[in-house]
This record gives sequence, C-alpha cells and structure tokens, in this order.
Amino acid sequence: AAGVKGGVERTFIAIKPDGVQRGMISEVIHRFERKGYKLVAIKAIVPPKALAEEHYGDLKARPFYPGLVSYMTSGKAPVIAMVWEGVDVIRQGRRIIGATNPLDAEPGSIRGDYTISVGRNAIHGSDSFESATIEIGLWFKPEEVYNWQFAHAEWIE
Ligand code: RTP
Repeated sequence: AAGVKGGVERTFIAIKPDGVQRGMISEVIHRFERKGYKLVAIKAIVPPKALAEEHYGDLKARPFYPGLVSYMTSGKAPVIAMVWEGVDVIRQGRRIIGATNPLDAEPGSIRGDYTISVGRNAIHGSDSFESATIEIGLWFKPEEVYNWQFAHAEWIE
C-alpha cells in the first residue's frame, strides 16, 4: 500500500517560488510523470509563515533560516506542493531533483540542469520516509490526497 517504507511510497515534492517564477512547473511534473510516478495531490499555495517555519524546523539554528522562510512565504510566486507516489519514490525523487547544492548536482538532475545557487535551488523533496510522512501531513489534508489507478498499470504500480 502507498506509504509503506521500501515499497510503494509517497513523497512530498514542492516547486519553490523561484522554480515557479522560472517556468519550471511543467518540467518538474514531466520528469516525475515520465519516470513512472503518480501525482496524487497538488496545489498552489503561499505558505503561512508558521507552515514554512515548521517545514524547515530542523534548520532553525542555521544562519540562512530567516531568509529561507521569507523566500518561501514572500508570495512573489506560490509554492506548488505535490505528493508523488510509487516504488522507491522517496530516494528516486531525490535523484531526480539532484544534490542540495547545485555545484554538486549531477547534470541530468533538475538542480544540475537548471540551478546555480543553493539558496535558490527551485525544488524540495522529502529526504526520508519519516520526513515524507511529516511533510505530507503538514502541507495536505487527508482528503486532498487521492487514491487512483493508472490505466494498464500492471508494470509500473
Ligand atoms: P530541501 O529540503 O529544500 O529539499 O533541501 P535539502 O533537504 O536538499 O537541503 P537542506 O539541507 O534540508 O536545506 C534546505 C534548504 O535550505 C536552503 N539552503 N540555503 N543559503 C544557504 O547556504 C542554504 N543552505 C541551504 C536550500 O533552499 C535548501 O534546499
């Protein structure tokens, strides 16, 4: 079942405001969809400050934290919040996105192909089963996440 560690999982993926401003929404969705993953929740949202602070709560002590929160909440563009589902989607999603610092992100990854600055790295993806579970619960109500089947899905579900 979706949400089980190591099998069919769910992960939280967000296109950050800089990614939205740069016209990357379709590119991000394309890369996850063509890989074989299923989009089970999506919305545009300018996160309230409390949501952004909680999402990045483990970075509270870092010098870039206030700037990170204000960038996520500025409203210059919304965040595109998504839940993607499929086999190993948490780790595979991190590979599709690429390393946090664009200098370390492989060409062929989203950050490797499109970003140059760690403070404007366009996209977020949960880094573990535990954070995926927490982040999906932070950003979405249960009824905003849909169970649905691919047509002819026997090879990829
Ligand atoms: P994310 O949570 O956004 O997917 O990023 P991550 O796990 O790959 O990296 P993490 O270390 O959790 O950092 C979260 C976000 O903080 C911003 N950051 N800015 N200015 C800086 O030096 C700096 N360092 C990190 C980035 O937006 C990073 O994605």
